[in-house]
Amino acid sequence: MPIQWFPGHMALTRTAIQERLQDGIDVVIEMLDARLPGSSANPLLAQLTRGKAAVKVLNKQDLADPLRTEAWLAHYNAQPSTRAIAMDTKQITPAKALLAACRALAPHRTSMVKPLRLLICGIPNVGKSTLINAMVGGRRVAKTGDEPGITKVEQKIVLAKDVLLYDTPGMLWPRISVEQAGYHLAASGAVGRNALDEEEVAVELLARLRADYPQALSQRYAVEGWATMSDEEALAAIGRKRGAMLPGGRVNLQKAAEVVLVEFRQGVLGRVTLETPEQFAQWVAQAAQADAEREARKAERLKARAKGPATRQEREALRAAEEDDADA
Ligand SMILES: Nc1nc2c(ncn2[C@@H]2O[C@H](COP(=O)(O)OP(=O)(O)OP(=O)(O)O)[C@@H](O)[C@H]2O)c(=O)[nH]1
Ligand SMILES: [Mg+2]
Repeated sequence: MPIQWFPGHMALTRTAIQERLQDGIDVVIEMLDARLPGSSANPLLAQLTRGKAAVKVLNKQDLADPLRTEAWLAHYNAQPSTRAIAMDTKQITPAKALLAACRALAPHRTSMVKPLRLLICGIPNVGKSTLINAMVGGRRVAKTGDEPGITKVEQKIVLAKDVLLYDTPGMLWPRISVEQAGYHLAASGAVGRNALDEEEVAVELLARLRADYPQALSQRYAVEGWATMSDEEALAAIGRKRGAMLPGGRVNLQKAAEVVLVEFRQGVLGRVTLETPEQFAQWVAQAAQADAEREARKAERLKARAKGPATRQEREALRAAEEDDADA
């Protein structure tokens, strides 16, 4: 099941960001999650922010694999007119350094009459409001919390007499075409609980961690026979180990999934990053190909319908193909 979460307030945020950018913003700060820097980058934002000075912040670097963070910084910094930095927004000094970097990008905006205008955007729960609080030296000017959707409407904050900052609600995009990106976003805590199947997300997360960080997992869960299990069996084994049982001796897989997700989100499994720039590029290419194939099938169907299906079998085959594509 692909993951989608685009509630009404996100559609409103998209419009608000668009309008704000037209009104005049000097620097756009896009916050990414350093554990999923490809999956957390909004593919629609590039169009919205075209021509603006932009800084990508790879946040929560304290939870991410330092070697992979370096690779992602190099990847983004090699793109035209993009600057990327890694941060841990619980620390105040780097946040102040970021503010200085933004000032340098718009050197003409230095007065109360012409203040520097910054817009912070990014996926839900990535740390936008926490960054703002760090930028003002640790005061709580913006509300934060460990769940997606804390900030519900755009908030204007006067950072200093010559700096205005706009905090925006976390935003995803209407169709997440890279399936892995959906799972990574869900694992990171960017997707509302009601919009995901935690068991499925935990199984996908285990698959990735078993491929890239097997030692971290076996150290944490010490499951016997780990290497030969399927990902579903591995989740059940973790549940059994943690005493997540149902009456009758069955494993409570929902509980097991919550354990894995919470421990990943809190960094208990160690510093891990779910994707490299190369892996992500490959997934994007695969998703684009799947989209192109679906479009081609749709065109074929339209042609067949225009001709009019001759037999009952043809009509049924056409309907089945339509249903398959609708599910995809
Ligand atoms: N480990 C770690 N946690 C962080 C960091 N930055 C923020 N957090 C935590 O992430 C959670 C979300 O932070 P917020 O600042 O509310 O996130 P937001 O992007 O404003 O979220 P929405 O308003 O829901 O879109 C909070 O529990 C923060 O304490 C970081 O750099 N490292
Ligand atoms: Mg917020």
